Amino acid sequence: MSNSIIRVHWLNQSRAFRVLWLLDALKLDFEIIPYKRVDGRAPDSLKKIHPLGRSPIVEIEDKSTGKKKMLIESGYIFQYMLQNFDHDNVLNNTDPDMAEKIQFYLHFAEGSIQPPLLMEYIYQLAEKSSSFPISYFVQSVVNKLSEAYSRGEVKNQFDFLESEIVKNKGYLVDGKLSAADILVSFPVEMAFLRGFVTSEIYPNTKKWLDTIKTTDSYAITKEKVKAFGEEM
Ligand SMILES: N[C@@H](CCC(=O)N[C@@H](CS)C(=O)NCC(=O)O)C(=O)O
Repeated sequence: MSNSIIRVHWLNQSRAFRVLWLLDALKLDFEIIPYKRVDGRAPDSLKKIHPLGRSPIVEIEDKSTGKKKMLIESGYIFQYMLQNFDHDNVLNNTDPDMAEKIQFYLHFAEGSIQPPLLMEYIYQLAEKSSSFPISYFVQSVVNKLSEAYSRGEVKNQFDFLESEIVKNKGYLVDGKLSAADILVSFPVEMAFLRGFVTSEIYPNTKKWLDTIKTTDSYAITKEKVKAFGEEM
């Protein structure tokens, strides 16, 4: 696959950061094509790359034929990169059971932990965007909705992560950094930042997040996005 050019269509303030981090951790050469949010959303130009207009999008160009492939969905992008570019198992695992566990987390990130966190975020926005006396009603509706599903589900997901991190010696899989940690870091980081979970209740999850962010690859990626004006 060294016959490929890799381009990442990266949107500022987005989960695309973790794809850059994955590629830096694999020490791959790649180009970043930056996009800036407009009123919080992706610009229309991203729709020209893929009709869904979401980031990340990874473009793989075959140097000899010029044929291009567009990869979307973070979990799928990670799976593709592990299969095609991680020949030394830097972020994968040689033990098939451990490799399966990594695959599980590639689905877990967007399929399980992200949905209740997104619901909580929408409720938070609704609360913040209304003023008294409407805010009083909004708060009580939002509280009921959150109580009925997402608040408990966030707790369920984070209780699971906390116990897995303890069981797996400070990481998600096999006591060392893998693609699973990089992918799951995004929803977890957002949850801490937005106050949906705290380090008092999830000390091992917070420690895990802080630890994986001390890697050289994280620092390299952070410098790259800084050059595009990203504040982190
Ligand atoms: N499930 C997709 C979600 C992609 C996604 O929603 N990306 C956000 C950035 S965090 C986006 O492009 N948002 C722009 C918009 O909604 O207009 C993935 O994991 O890649």
